[in-house]
Amino acid sequence: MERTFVMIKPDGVGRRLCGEIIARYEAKGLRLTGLKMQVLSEELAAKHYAEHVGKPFYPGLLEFITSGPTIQMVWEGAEAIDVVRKINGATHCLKADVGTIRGDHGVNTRNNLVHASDSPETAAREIALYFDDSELWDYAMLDGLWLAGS
Ligand code: 3AN
Repeated sequence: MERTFVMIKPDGVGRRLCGEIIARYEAKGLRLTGLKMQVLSEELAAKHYAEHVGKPFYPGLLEFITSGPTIQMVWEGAEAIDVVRKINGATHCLKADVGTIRGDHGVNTRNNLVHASDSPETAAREIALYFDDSELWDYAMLDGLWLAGS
């Protein structure tokens, strides 16, 4: 089992797409392990996007991500990091495959609705940035037997 960090960005919340987005991860058989909602401080946003400091789109990205409420989640499942990024689709929404969240709902590169970790190291860093261990929940799912295996 693998854990990944997912954030619904201000455009996803503002466009009433939270339910639509969460439903896709649930439908795939991932388990919701933690969830919270907040407007990111500039300090937290800068930590989150530290790898993009100095890039031309960084100031706009920081302004966008702190512009309204966001939802933070941890999802768990087999190969969850890869699976969630496939469900989200490519960064540039116009290039994202139809059937993905970004491909179905986005037209922009910055306002691309969702963020998800891209590696186990990033997932560990991002989960720790937003969640204490006591905020992550381990519980049985009744369909677990059907979803187990490869
Ligand atoms: P992803 O979120 O798909 O992993 P990254 O990590 O390359 O994409 O970029 C982080 C975020 O920065 C993107 N989700 C997007 O909001 C923004 N971004 C990336 N590239 C651009 C760009 N060329 N112009 C504007 N915003 C961008």
